[in-house]
Amino acid sequence: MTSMRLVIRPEVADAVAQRRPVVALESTLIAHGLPWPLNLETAFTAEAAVRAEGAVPATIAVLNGQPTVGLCENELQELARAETVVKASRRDLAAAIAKKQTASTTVAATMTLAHLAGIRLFATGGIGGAHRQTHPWDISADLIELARTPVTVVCAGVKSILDIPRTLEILETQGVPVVGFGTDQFPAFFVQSSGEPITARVDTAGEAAALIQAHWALGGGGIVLAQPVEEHTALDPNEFMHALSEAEQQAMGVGVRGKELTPFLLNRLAEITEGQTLRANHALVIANARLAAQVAREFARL
Ligand code: PSU
Ligand code: MN
Repeated sequence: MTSMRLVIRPEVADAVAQRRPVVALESTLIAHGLPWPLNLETAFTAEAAVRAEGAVPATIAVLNGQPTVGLCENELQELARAETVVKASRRDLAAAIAKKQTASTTVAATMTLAHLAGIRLFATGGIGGAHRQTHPWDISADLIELARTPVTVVCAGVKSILDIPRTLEILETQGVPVVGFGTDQFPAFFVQSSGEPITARVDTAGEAAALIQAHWALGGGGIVLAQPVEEHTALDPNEFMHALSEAEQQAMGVGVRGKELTPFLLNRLAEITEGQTLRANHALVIANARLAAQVAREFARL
């Protein structure tokens, strides 16, 4: 029989035990979301941003079948360079463990493992959601995980490649607070605003921590804490929509679907926009890591 052993690296385990701030980081954006070597640079810079705020970073992945919380530099490097890493969402974790695979974890899978490790704050780029009309049945497991797992996901909204109003309806149905940090409008990843309202606004890390604590005191699950990508790297909404239609056409043309769809679209957009989406993606991941650490610090004080 295979028994699961969750490997929590000592620095992370100590911080969790002593209730010091810890921020989980995901590995799918490293293995599938960004190209080499920007992916490794992003992973390192995100960890450094968490440390600069006085929190401990814990990047999560499955390494040879072992769910691991707190990858070391060599492990990050291997993951970033590897060409055949499985992308594991919640449903894929068991198979990756049983088959002793190395797998990157999506937002859903990272939330699952962070929660098991006692980590409450998690930073990523953008969560998954409901895809647009071209792929109407493709709804990310990230939304379902948010419904049930009490971890706060700091992000730049849902990826602008998605159907955002539909995604927000699903989050509402599932009782997930969608909190705007310094904004009244839900951010849209590469684009600063989706034009859709958020459910509550906070303007400081302390206010965010208080809201999070109240949600969990009520027995709530996940929370989305969203801040817009910084203005000077954001994409113009119209230019972005043009690029997206082109990328979608290509996806339809080659028939990509399932878990390959998000990485395919991100990849195509990077080419179509000549790297503009990559610069935005990098900047927003770092900013989110920093904010998650600030909120983790405030949360640890409560
Ligand atoms: N944030 C990024 N880049 C990414 C992702 C997040 O900046 O590639 C990943 C996350 O792991 C998220 C996944 O869970 O994209 C969504 O994939 P899907 O749409 O197949 O659920
Ligand atoms: Mn999907």
